[in-house]
This record gives sequence, C-alpha cells and structure tokens, in this order.
Amino acid sequence: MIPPDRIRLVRGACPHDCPDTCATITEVQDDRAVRFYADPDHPFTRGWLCAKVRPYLERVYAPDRLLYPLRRVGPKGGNRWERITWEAAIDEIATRWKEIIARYGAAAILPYSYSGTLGLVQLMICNARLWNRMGVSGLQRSICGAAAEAAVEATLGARWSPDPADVLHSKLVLIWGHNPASTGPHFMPLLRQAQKRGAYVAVIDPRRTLTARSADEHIRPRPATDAALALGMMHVIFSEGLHDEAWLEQHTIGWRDLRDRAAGYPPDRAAAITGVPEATIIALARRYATMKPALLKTADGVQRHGNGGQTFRALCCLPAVVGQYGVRGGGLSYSTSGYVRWDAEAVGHASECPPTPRVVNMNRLGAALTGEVRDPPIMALFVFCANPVTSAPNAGLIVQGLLRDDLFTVVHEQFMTDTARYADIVLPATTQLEHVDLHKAYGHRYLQYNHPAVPPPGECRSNWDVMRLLARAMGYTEPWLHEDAEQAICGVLDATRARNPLLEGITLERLQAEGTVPLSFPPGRDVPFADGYFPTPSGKVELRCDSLRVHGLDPLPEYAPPAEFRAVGDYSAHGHPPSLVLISGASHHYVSSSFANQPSLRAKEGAPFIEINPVDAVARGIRHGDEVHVESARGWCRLLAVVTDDAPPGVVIAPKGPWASLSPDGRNVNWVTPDALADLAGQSTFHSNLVQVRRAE
Ligand SMILES: Nc1nc2c(c(=O)[nH]1)N[C@H]1C(S)=C(S)[C@@H](COP(=O)(O)OP(=O)(O)OC[C@H]3O[C@@H](n4cnc5c(=O)[nH]c(N)nc54)[C@H](O)[C@@H]3O)O[C@H]1N2
Ligand SMILES: Nc1nc2c(c(=O)[nH]1)N[C@H]1C(S)=C(S)[C@@H](COP(=O)(O)OP(=O)(O)OC[C@H]3O[C@@H](n4cnc5c(=O)[nH]c(N)nc54)[C@H](O)[C@@H]3O)O[C@H]1N2
Ligand code: SF4
Ligand SMILES: [Mo]
Repeated sequence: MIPPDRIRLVRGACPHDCPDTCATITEVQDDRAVRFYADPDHPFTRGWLCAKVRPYLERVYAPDRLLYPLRRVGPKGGNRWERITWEAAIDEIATRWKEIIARYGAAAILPYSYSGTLGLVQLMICNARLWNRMGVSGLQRSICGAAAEAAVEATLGARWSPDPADVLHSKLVLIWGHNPASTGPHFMPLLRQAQKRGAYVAVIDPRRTLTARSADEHIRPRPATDAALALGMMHVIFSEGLHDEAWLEQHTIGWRDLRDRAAGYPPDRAAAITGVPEATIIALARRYATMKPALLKTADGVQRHGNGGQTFRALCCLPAVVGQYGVRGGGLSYSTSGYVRWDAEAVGHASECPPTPRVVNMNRLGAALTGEVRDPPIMALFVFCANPVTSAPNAGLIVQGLLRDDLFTVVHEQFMTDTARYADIVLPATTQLEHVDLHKAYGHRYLQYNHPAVPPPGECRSNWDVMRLLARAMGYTEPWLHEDAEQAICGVLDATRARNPLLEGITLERLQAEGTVPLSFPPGRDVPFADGYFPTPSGKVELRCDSLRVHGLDPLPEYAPPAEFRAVGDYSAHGHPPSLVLISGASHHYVSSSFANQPSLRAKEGAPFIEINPVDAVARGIRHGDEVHVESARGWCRLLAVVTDDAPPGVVIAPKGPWASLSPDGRNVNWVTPDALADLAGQSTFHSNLVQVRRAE
C-alpha cells in the first residue's frame, strides 16, 4: 500500500468524442499517474468509465507514445524517421509556410482537425486563433453530424436536449439510429430504470446492436429510409386524429403542409420503401401518439447518408406532431451542445484577422489534395486531433494525395497513426493527463474542468503550446496568440457568460475548485422549450422550414433514396439492390480510430470484421470466419466474415476504427466508403455505400 499522504488526487474530464464527458480522478505519486478512475460523485457519469477509457494509463504510458519531434527520412509513407529538436521542427515548419505563403498565398495551407479531444483550449481555440491570423483555408467540419445539427437548428432554433435523467419520466422511448450501449453508455442504467418503471423501449436500427438486444421492440428499416418511416408514422397519426392539434396550432408553422406531405406516405407505401411491415408502422405510430411522455432519442449515425438532412428533419418534426416538445420525459434528445456556445470572437479573434479565403470540405480531403481544390492548390497540411487516413472517407485517395512530393505535411499526434506515417514532420502531443482544458458535454448539462495531473513524458507538447510556438516563429505578436491556457479559458468564459445566463456564477476559480459544475438553469426552466418559445425566425417549430430553400432543400421533410442507391434503382421498385449496403458505425472498444492501437482493446474488439446475414453469405459461398474481399466504386479492403442475422439481408456491417497499418492488407473500411456529400451542410455519407462482397482468394 502506498501511504495516502504521498498520493495526490487530480480532477479531470474524459476528452474523447463521446456524449458522456466523464468526470475522472487521477491518483498521482511522484509525478506518475498510478490510478485512474471515474469521479463517484458525478451525477450522470456516476463513478464508472467505459471499457475504452478504464485502462487509460495504458494509453498514457504506452511504449509506442510519440515522445520527440521526428523528421521523415526516405520516401513518404516509408515510416523511417530521424529525431530532431523542437527548435528545428518549428523553424522548418515556419520557413516552409512562409515560402508557400509567398508563392501561393496563405490559402494554400490547410489545417485539418476533428475530435481527438473536444476541449475548449486544445481543440476549439487551436482550431481558430493561429489559422485566422494566418488567413489560411478553413475546414468545413462536416464528417460527423453536420446535417443533423443544421436540421435541428432550422426546425427548433437550438440544439437543446433534456437532462438524460428525465427519461425516468418517459412512458415510451424510441431510440432511433443510435447505439448508446456502445456510444454513450451512461444513458443505459437510466434506460434500464425507466424500463423497470414500465417504459416501453423501441430501437430503430437495421443492425441488431447491443442497445437493440435489450429493447422491448427492434424495428429494422432498410438503411437511409427513415424519413419514409417517420412520414408513414405521421400519416397514421394524422389520419387517426392522434395528433395534438391545439399544440400544433399554437407552436408550429406549416403543420397542415406537413400533414399533406405525410398523406403521400400511407403505411403500405412506407412499408414498401422501408421494409418494415405495415402493421408494425401502424402500431409504432399509435404507441408514439398515445404513450406519453414519449422521448425520441437519436444521434448522428442515422444521418450519415445522402438524404441525412431530410431524414433528420423528419425526426425533428415527430415530437411536435404529438405535442411532446417542452414536456418532461418527452421531446427530442439529440445533443445538449447548444446550451453553451463559446463566444466565437473570444475563441478565434476573427474580427482582427484577414477573412478566411475559402473553406474545404473535410469529407473531400482526398479529392482536395489531388486536384479538386485549385488556385491555389493545397501545398501544406497541418493535422492535429484527427486521423483522416483511418477515419475519413475514400482513404485510398487521401493516401494518394499525401504521397504528393510537393505537399508539406505536419502531423501533431500522440501515436504514429496511419496519417502520421505520411507526414514530413511529426510532433509529439500531450494526453489529457498532461494538459489543461475545459469541456462542455453533448450528452449532459455540466461543465468539466481538466487539471493536468502529470508532466508530459519526453518532449510532448500540448496543441496550444505548439500553436504558441508557431505563432512566435511566424512573427505574430498579438497577445491572444501568446496567453496561457488558463487565461484563454478565462477570456472565453467571461465573454460567453456576458450573454448566456446559464453560465451565471460559473468562474474559472469555481471550475478549478469543483471540477464538475452544472449549468445554471433557473428553477422550473430545465426542460427544453418548456416555455413554448423556439429560437427560430418565426419563434415556432418550423415544420415547414422556408430557410432551407437556400440549401436547395424542400422546406418539408421528404424521403428520397441517396444518390448512390438511385444509381441502381429505388429499393421500393427492386427489393434488395444487387449490391449490399455497407454500414460502418461505431465500434464498441474504440472511439473512431482512437484506442485502436491499444493492445488490450484490440484483443477485446478482435480482428476487423464484417457482419453478413446468412442469406447473403450462403448466396456468396461465404462461411463464418472466411476472409472476404469488400469492394466499392472507391476501392477495396479485406475483412473477416461474421455470419449473423445481427445484419439484416442486404446489409453488411463493418465498424469504423481499425487502423490500416495494423491490418494485414494495409487498408480498412474507409478504403471503400464514399466521399460524396449529403443533401445538407456538406454532411458525410459513409453509410450510402454499395459494396460487393466475395470470398478472398
Ligand atoms: N464506442 C464508441 N463510442 C463512440 C464512438 C465510437 O467510435 N465508439 N464514436 C463517437 C462519435 S464520433 C459519435 S458521432 C457518436 C455516434 O453515436 P451513434 O450515432 O450512436 O453511433 P453510430 O454507430 O455511428 O450510429 C448509430 C447506429 O445508426 C445505425 N444506422 C446506420 N444507418 C442507419 C439508417 O439509415 N437508419 C437507422 N435507423 N439506423 C442507421 C447504425 O447501425 C448504428 O447502430 O458516438 C461516439 N461514441
Ligand atoms: N467508416 C466510417 N468512418 C467514420 C465514421 C463512420 O460512421 N464510419 N464516423 C466519423 C465520425 S462520427 C467522426 S467524429 C470522425 C472522427 O475522426 P477523427 O477526428 O479523425 O478521430 P480519430 O480517428 O479518433 O482521430 C483522432 C486523433 O487525435 C489524436 N489526439 C487525441 N488527443 C489529442 C491531442 O490532445 N492533441 C493531438 N494533437 N492529437 C490528439 C488521437 O491520438 C487520434 O489519433 O470519424 C468518422 N469516420
Ligand atoms: S469515452 Fe465516454 S463513456 Fe468512456 S470515459 Fe470517455 S466520456 Fe466516459
Ligand atoms: Mo462523430
């Protein structure tokens, strides 16, 4: 036993892309973390961490952590390196950038980041300040939930969601295209409790997920047909008079237009499109309209396809039709991230900077590097908090771009990822145990402060420290490029609090002292939209949303098959398409590609696999455990076949995350995923993916 007086307890927050943002405690002895666990007092995350993050010290002290700056030796992608000093690394980056700016303009530089951490300092501020000052190309951050976010904001005016514990008031819970047992696990004990109190839980997902296994009902639409399912439900609700007309009159615009639209989706048509039996659609609609409070809980997986925007619009309309917005235990649970929107000017100081010359859609990275983006072409890439070669679509084209000899690539990382391998310079990054940050969650309504627990190993530096070094090397003297992390947090917090009453009384000092701080909801005002006000242009729920016309979108939700599927015909006309639809959602043991190099978690997740229905397997002579060749219009990869009816006929499932460089074929599922854009907000379309599957020779 270590004497307790030699142990220091340090409060932190899990930084990963997960709605739960757990409160953590690190026990530190002599500058070394010796134990890592969940804060037992957190009201939502309640003293336990998921399987991914429980062994976090394995990640922090992994033998393959990057510890020193590296410069490439030999050809790109060859994974041969020499160690260099930070001084040499920063000097080389600044020199190359200055040359590129002189020759091509700053637009030729593209920073690429996404969700390695979700912190205010290490992600948000690092996404903005230096890049704004330089006037480099912007990144359209649309790989994850852009269409859903745009649909929610257009329909309701804000991304607000109930306290997850309010599910204890629900009589019906529809979990729609969402797998919280893997992707936001702290909701599950609450859901169990709600079920014990008699709530009926239905999961709507083509795959039999972990979440679906414990539901009262599992409804399995064909992929990308959910808008037709939702409109079919509305048809039943309106035609049986189960809608809440008084509420619709008072709080929405366009409900009669929506009713007319839904009239085009009688249950037999909705059934033909979705593959869900007519009787099931009718029963689901009646349940949804009569078992109140009714909660519709969803996330981003359901909208990563060509008609993701319209699909999400249809989902946002459903609670209004049955008058469930503003009701405790009812409404829509998508994301709580809209309660606090960090003051953009304090984060990025854009008003003091040159305008962003252009924006590059992150889903088109491969295309952008290989000629789609010109005048100027992208000549330098700075990647941090992201691993696009593993996690972005059409990975083969990204690799082709990264192999360009005239492209200067810097990757700031904790590990030698699939992306870092193609860099010219690799910089070693700190983990959450080694830097300061402030987090807001997208699945609960507390702020979480993260104190650094231990000094960085080797020569690792935080994202913000690197930004400050680069700013100095570029000759920028603005104080907001040089303040320390606490000063930066304080400035953003103060500016945001000045116009957001939910931050009343929340100061840096209080966050540092308490770690977990709830947002200040006035008494009785914690249920979203309870006062009947929706911050849309009309102040109402915009069931007909004319502002979407500028995006070329029908102002009423509508079903259309994604473009990739249209090429082979409508489901409803042909039954199953000749190819299989490949869905590649979250894996249980990784967060996107993070953790997918950690031996203990790889052992739990097993070799990269693809689930295939027995009917489809037999038709292709595929047996359980066979290696299969998966091919699309983009490329191919090889995976192990898991023959199971967890995958419905016509659909195959291969979770995202496994690293190409740790796979025998040197590829992963993103070598086949599409880089086409969806109907709204430049959204990714990972799941509109038609593939051929056959036994590998
Ligand atoms: N363990 C783990 N947790 C994670 C992550 C992870 O990689 N691993 N990733 C994090 C991130 S980045 C995010 S954005 C969230 C995502 O959280 P979720 O959205 O819950 O996760 P996904 O697995 O992407 O998608 C959810 C489900 O959508 C289903 N789906 C796909 N297409 C359709 C469709 O057309 N209709 C319907 N009804 N369902 C469909 C998939 O089968 C999948 O089970 O999770 C976060 N948490
Ligand atoms: N096929 C398929 N692919 C998908 C999806 C899908 O549904 N299907 N989902 C997509 C979704 S929802 C998302 S959000 C994206 C996520 O895509 P990415 O944001 O690229 O996420 P990761 O692949 O986890 O890569 C994050 C990297 O950040 C690094 N990192 C962590 N903390 C820090 C830090 O403090 N500093 C620095 N410099 N680096 C750090 C980690 O080591 C990790 O390598 O993936 C997408 N990819
Ligand atoms: S990944 Fe999610 S559930 Fe796991 S520790 Fe982090 S915040 Fe908690
Ligand atoms: Mo995501």
